[in-house]
Amino acid sequence: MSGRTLSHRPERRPVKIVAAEVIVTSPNRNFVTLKITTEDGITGLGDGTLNGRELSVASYLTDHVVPLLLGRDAHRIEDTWQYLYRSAYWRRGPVTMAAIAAVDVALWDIKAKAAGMPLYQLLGGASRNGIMAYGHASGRDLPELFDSVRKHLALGFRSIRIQTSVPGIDAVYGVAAQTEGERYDYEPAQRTPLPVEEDWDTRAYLRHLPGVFEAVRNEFGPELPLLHDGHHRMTPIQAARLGRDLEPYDLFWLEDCTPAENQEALRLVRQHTTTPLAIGEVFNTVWDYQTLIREQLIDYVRSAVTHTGGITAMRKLLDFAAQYQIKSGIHGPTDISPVGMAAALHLDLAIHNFGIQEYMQHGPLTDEVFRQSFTFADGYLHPGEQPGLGVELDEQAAARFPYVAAYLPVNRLKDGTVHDW
Ligand code: EZ4
Ligand code: CO
Repeated sequence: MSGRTLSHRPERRPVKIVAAEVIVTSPNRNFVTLKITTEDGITGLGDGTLNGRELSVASYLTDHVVPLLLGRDAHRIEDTWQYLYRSAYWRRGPVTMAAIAAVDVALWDIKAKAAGMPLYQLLGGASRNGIMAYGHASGRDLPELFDSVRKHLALGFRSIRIQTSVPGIDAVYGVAAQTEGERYDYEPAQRTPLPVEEDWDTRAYLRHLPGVFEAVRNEFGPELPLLHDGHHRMTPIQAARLGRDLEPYDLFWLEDCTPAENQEALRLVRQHTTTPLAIGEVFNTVWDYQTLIREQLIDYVRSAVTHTGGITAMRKLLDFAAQYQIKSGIHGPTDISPVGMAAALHLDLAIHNFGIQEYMQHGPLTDEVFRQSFTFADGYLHPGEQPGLGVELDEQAAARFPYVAAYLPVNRLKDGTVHDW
């Protein structure tokens, strides 16, 4: 038998990082991108976009992270992650973890390009043929909502999030048509000098929503997976009631039913309803899920790769969740850049406990700045076969769209009290 004999190989020579640049651009909305270059001339991209707080991440990267990267071995991803996480002493938080994510994803992009493989191959290869995606339908009334669902079905979506206006409330989260200007999709951050103020009434919402889902089920039948986002607005007992009231309409998930800080709140919700629960888009480490996962209080992990320290940290979080039959539902609104979306898609394809991927299509200007190789057909996404993430940044195009300040809205009850948005 011929075959190869093991021979001593000299240790691989380190490949130094020679440049790291932070690029802030605002084609349809603001994005923060980190571009890392190695001495071999390989470049990697990472997303550090934090909606409404973009410049904080840009400053954290430029002032405190880039100087630490120069001269490091680009291939030591785990070591660099631990170095950035632990060396700051001040751990966690959305700004820090978005900055670490940008570095981590850029280094995975470099490693996969150096290997000549799409990133999902380095993560263990494909566990499925395509990535089921859900789109965002919304409307101020039922006819507008039904039109939006039909539009998404025509685009190829096979799973759909339902958000609706509520009688008596002027502006509700997730309803695209109520915002001014071009509707490429729902983008809640507005380019105004102060945050826009929306209004809220939980009792009116709880009365209205089950009827909307009944109407949608009657119109579109029992099979279509339907999702809904409560956007942190309910108390535990209100969320428990909504989950129970929605049971006849067989939701794929009810998302962010209560504010995210209190993990114990989900215990109460869970005792009262079998509606599947998803949470975590505002979380930034595995510690935010410790009770939720160990006690099986949720069904889907909603973290974004971009806000949770990148591929390295998300992989560990999702492996932890897998031990409890909890699946992924990676955050994918338009405030995740095409770079962050590509990172999510490679992970989605590779992990075993994939659930669903949120997918809001970016605007045409964004697609000019970020050249992408993913595909979307028959409801399924695929990251493509380009080495690395499969995304290239056109820096000249990016420079045409400088940063524009934008804020997420603030929410108030009828009496003026600030409420969770
Ligand atoms: O409001 O990412 O499930 N998706 C969401 C998003 C969030 C935005 C905030 O920047 O809740 O639309
Ligand atoms: Co959400």
